Amino acid sequence: MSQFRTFALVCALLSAAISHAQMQPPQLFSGMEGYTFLPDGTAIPIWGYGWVADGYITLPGPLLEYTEGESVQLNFTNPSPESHTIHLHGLDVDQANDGVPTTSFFVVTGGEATYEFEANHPGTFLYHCHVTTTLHLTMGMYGMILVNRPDMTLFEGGPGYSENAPLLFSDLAMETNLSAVQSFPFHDIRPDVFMVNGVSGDQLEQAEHIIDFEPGEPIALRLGSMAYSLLHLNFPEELNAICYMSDGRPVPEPFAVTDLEIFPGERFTVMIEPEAGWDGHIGCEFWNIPDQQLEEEQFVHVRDASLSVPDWGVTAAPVGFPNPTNSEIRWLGPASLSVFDAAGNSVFCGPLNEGRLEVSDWANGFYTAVFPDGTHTRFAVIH
Ligand SMILES: [Cu+2]
Repeated sequence: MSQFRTFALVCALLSAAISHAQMQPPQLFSGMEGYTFLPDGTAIPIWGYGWVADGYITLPGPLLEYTEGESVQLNFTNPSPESHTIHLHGLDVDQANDGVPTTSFFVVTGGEATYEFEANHPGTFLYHCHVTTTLHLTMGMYGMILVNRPDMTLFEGGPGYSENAPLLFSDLAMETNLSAVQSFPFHDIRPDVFMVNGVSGDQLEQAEHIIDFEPGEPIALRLGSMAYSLLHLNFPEELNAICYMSDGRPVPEPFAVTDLEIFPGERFTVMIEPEAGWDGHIGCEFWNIPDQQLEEEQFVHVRDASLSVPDWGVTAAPVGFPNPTNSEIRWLGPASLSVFDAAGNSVFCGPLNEGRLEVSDWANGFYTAVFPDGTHTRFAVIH
């Protein structure tokens, strides 16, 4: 299932023990020392949000899900060297809680805040930092918010769905991320990396980014754009795509959709109910707005679940350290393992040398370590 699981890494926070359990109440933090990896292994610096309990930031930030009618308290702490905020994009919040620094407040280095609002409207929303916005956005400080109804209908009197599939479109300009020193006007940002849920190209073919459907069970595509580009989506007819919501509200008349434009900051909710046995892609074209030029197309894989290959599906694995690493990674416990690269190719299989695996000549990127008991974990190599 496509989800926000692209790991970006905060160096030094990860050692022998990582708890993926979330503390109560969960708290977001902002970090400025993360990385994301391009399909070719290139490491790109990012800033972003993550759960305090996880200890690392992700691109995009964590998916925030609330229930209609909930009184939300979004706790935020900022240990990073610059001020940040959380702007609740599209939600009807009061001025004090909307995260625009000039009309509410900054969260300075070492500061904490709680954003409060009533989740009165079900729908698809976004959040992002509103400090020096063009720079902090292209660095990765954004995520998606869903307000769900407990009965799994899109809105009161609306259609039911079996699951959400969030698709957050974004882009970044490599030059800016590699040297994040100044902000540019919106129209001067020239993105050259184009992402769906923080990944691109072959990375979208990893199992976690594929939308597996059960015939007869509609899926709610939660579409939101944090890109500087104009998105032009192409839905094959076999998906039976119908647009029900725009910008967090029902559209007056739902309409069948085969192509859809999404401007920066816009959100749509599109229901798909693909034909049994279908296996194909949603085309996601990224157009440069000032030049009106097609930059790149990404493809989101949608497939009948019966065609999917079994997932390893187990996560209680030993944690390796250091992670990320540039020389060796060490596990306490397992005597042997198999390692696969991000494309699923086997790159190692055999015994560990006193718990150690030498990776100094491995390419940059994420790797999956699978242990004899079937558990698996991920680690990153970065030089
Ligand atoms: Cu920021």
